[in-house]
Amino acid sequence: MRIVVLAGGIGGARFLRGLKAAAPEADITVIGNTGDDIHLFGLKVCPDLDTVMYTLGGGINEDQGWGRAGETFRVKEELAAYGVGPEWFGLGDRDFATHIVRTQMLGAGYPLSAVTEALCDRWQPGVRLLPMSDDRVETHVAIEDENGERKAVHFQEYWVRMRASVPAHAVVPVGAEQAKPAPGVLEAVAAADVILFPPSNPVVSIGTILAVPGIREAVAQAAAPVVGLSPIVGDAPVRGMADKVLAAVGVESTAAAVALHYGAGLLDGWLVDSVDADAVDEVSSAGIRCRAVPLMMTDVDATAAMVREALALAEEVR
Ligand code: GDP
Ligand code: FO1
Ligand code: CA
Repeated sequence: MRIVVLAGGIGGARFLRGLKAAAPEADITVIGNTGDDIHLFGLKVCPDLDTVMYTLGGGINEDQGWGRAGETFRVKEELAAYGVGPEWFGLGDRDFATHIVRTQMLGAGYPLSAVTEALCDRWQPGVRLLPMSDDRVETHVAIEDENGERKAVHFQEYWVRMRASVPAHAVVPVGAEQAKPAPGVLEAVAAADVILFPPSNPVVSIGTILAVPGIREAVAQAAAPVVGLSPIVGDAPVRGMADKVLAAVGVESTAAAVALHYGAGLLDGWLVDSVDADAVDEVSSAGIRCRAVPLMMTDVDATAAMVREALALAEEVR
């Protein structure tokens, strides 16, 4: 079975671990979000691709959900001693090596998709990990500064430095309009037997991937059923501040509102958590087959059970 997954960072990566357990024989292609990417110290950092690669490759810091296990911060400390920041972004020594290799290869002319493949040669994530695009796309968030003036900040500055503590007025995937899907992306979507939206952030993870011209259309027109899982449980994100960016696009933080935001043009099926069973009727009336099941990725077994529910729903709507 060929399964295509559109993935952000932590939510996507943990879901993929359950998918590999539930469908060990499946041929899995992951289309990863690169809108979170940031250039720091002259290096290109791809948080969501790395989170997927490290999680599936056994190198992730499990407690944090991002970055490397057993990390140290000598380089960051030395940079700080020179007064070179940003101090708010925690790049560790082990992680630095990944960004050095990536930046070196990009500088030599390799596209990000080829660089990602080379990095995955080491990590063997057991999936084909494709960036959504080889072109630069950078998510910016429009906020108001201390003087009430509108300004745009990089997504990482909004998320990590500001912890989404001020309202987001808009979320803009800068460069998306000119970006092309990376090689293999549209082909994988067209050839898929099932397309899954893990419980990733609907705005800054899956929304950004869908903003690359051609990807939304390919998913909507794919022969395969498209099934998503809600990242919102009990009217709040399970983790992180997705509610802030959902508000920016005028979507309530409920499992039903997120399903309707994707819409029946994109989704064939949608899973909500058992605590949101009330949402099933509303989602179903919009033409999206919906079921309430436990959606907490507490461990691989629980996640694999969620995946099996998603695959069963896909069979029903096929
Ligand atoms: P990020 O790029 O690291 O922010 O990760 P993703 O975009 O892939 O996923 C983030 C989303 O995962 C958040 O909005 C969380 O609410 C959601 N999430 C995290 N853990 C769980 C879980 O156990 N169950 C569900 N349903 N959602 C989760
Ligand atoms: N998230 C944080 O909350 N604080 C950090 O210092 C931080 C550093 C970091 C370094 C490398 C990397 O791949 C990811 C990192 N993240 C960090 C997570 C990352 O910024 C995620 O993109 C966002 O948390 C949301 O997607
Ligand atoms: Ca992300």
